[in-house]
Amino acid sequence: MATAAPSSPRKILLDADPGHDDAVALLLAHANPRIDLLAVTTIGGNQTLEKVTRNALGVLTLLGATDLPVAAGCTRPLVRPVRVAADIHGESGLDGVDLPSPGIALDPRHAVDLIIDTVMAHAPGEVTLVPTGPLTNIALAARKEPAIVERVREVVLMGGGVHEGNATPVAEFNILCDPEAAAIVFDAGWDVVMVGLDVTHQALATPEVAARVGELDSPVSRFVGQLIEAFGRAYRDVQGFDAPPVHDPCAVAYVIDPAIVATRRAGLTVELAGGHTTGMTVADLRGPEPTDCHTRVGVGLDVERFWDLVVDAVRRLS
Ligand code: PIR
Ligand code: CA
Repeated sequence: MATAAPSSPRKILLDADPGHDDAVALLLAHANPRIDLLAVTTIGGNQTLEKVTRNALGVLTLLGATDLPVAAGCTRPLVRPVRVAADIHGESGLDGVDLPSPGIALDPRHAVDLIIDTVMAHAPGEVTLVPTGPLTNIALAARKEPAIVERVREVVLMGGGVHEGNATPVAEFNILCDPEAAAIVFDAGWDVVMVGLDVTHQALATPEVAARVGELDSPVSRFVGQLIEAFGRAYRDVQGFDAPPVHDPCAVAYVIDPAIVATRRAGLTVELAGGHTTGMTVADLRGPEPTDCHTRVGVGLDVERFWDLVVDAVRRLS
């Protein structure tokens, strides 16, 4: 029986604000053989740009991902003032975990230029952008070099939600930080998959998950154990969760295997003028699923397969 040749790994650029769950996204992207992590860019979000950039370099050093360009991006949103999530991620942006001092140097380019250079250096349809923080860098890249909009394969972002908010009753943090940037990204015309809170609030790092990671007993598994512990404590104290939702690797998991995240085509807009609803993502789920729509929303997660991927990634680095 003929078997189809395995397709080559998906080339991605990860734009992140590490952040406990961003660190797990970096881990999954670096370790999974179905992903070719081309570059990492940072964006102020969970903490200031300076702090999240230091965290990104430290995490990549710990993971042994030392041969890819890392560039720092925007210090603030397009229009609105800086907002950080110190209540959840702490003063450092990665409180409660031990990080090595960075063993890699920052690329001299601005993140916006590294995004453009990476997309333009590859064939059309080759590079997928995976933003897991506020969308400022991605929006500016699309404005600075509109040719990337045609050229990227898709944008798979963690942010937003159809039925849930976390930073406000109806708005998710990444979108609320820079709603104007999110509006640019949703409207650009490229394919966008919004992996939002409806999906990521199912990715709970339960004690069973922590035990599976702990069994691997390696520097990387201890690091992930610390992450889950610290993130869990913050989520319990601040948001009343029994276990922390590990948001950002859900977007990477979708790129690895789209069957892990159930999606539906739907028009997507961002509320920019709301009295109480600024930053809300509005998904048009009325009527039959449209066929001509370039945006999709995540509506479900295969929880077991998701954690299998994360645990497998830790095992590969252990
Ligand atoms: C998580 C985040 C911000 C605030 C809270 N309360 C929790 C970060 C995560 O890194 C993720 O990318 C997204 N923003 C979830 O809202
Ligand atoms: Ca994040």
